[in-house]
Amino acid sequence: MKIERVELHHIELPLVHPFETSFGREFTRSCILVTVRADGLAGWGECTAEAGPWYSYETVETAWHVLRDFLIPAVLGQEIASPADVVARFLRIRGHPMARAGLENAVWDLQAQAQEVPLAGLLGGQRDRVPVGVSVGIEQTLDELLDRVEQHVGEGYGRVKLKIKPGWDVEVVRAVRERWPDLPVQVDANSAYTLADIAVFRELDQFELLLIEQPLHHDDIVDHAKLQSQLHTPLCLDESIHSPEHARWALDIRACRVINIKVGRVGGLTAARQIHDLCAEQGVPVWCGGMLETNVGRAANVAVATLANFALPGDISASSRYYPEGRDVAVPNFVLNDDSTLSVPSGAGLGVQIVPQRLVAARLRHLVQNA
Ligand code: NPQ
Ligand code: MG
Repeated sequence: MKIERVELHHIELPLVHPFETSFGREFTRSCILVTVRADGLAGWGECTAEAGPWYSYETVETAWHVLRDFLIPAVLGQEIASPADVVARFLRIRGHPMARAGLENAVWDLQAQAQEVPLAGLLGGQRDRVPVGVSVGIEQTLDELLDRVEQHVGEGYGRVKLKIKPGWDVEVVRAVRERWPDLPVQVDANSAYTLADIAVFRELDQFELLLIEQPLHHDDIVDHAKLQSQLHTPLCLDESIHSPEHARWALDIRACRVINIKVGRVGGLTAARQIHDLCAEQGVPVWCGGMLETNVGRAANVAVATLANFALPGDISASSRYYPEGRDVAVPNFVLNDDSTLSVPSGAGLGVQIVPQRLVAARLRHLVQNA
């Protein structure tokens, strides 16, 4: 495929409900959609970098710069046989995994369309449904939190993830566990604690949690290994794993027993599958994390979650979890099945279609680069 054109679309969408984590409260979501055109086809990818460097150092601005000045020039006008070609051309670029993933994933969509197969099939996935859960943010009061959990359990979500931070942790989990004694529950701290908070984690150890996600520093594996050795509950790493190398290092020192794979955070679908395979070899389960993606990134997440070792429900919730009806830039929406799964599209490529009017309505900036 000769890459004839690459486009960047900086978009912003309102959230249906503010989403608060230990690193802040968000009312909207910004990201960059990448379009790659070749042989009359258009492949789409989502760069999950946020408006600000709160979750990771990457932002919409750093990604726009790296895509425009380094990644697009590396593929524009070039003959690209497969996504592996793209990965090879990006080897010189250090870091910026979310920017790299946006372009690589668009080429995955392009190739799957060219071969007229669903992306899940091209990745080697078998499932036609993927198990999902929901991530519930921090609320003003415990009652509001319990109402949110009640609502999501009522919608059919079979696994709940609770965001925690110092002062909003043990009592929140105790209240949810008392109300739902058998509900699969996990917590995510987004790096809000240190080893000095060991007492909090010893308390959380009593609540039969599926896992505790990223309790310590966003770049750490060493302290996580120390903490894991003192807890029954599996630790799960998110922010700390930016590449297959990071995953291997973390497993080598037993820093975690589960890994949250976010396609953008690890640099694209190729790296996501490599981490999946590495963990499968070592009997370590993975699950698909979420970055509040639009239906473009959500479709890629659903596709990768069809791989066998995605053994735990993902944060790939229904489209309605995040965006108002009629605002997401691609259709159809992903709707929750009554067994807390999402159906895997059967169409070629991602299996969703961009709605040009909605894209233009959400778009703040548009870049077109022709070969
Ligand atoms: C996590 N995702 O697992 C991240 C946190 C996150 C679903 O919890 C805008 C607003 C973008 C909030 C990206 C979930 C965000 C965001 C990620 C939260 O750590
Ligand atoms: Mg997380």
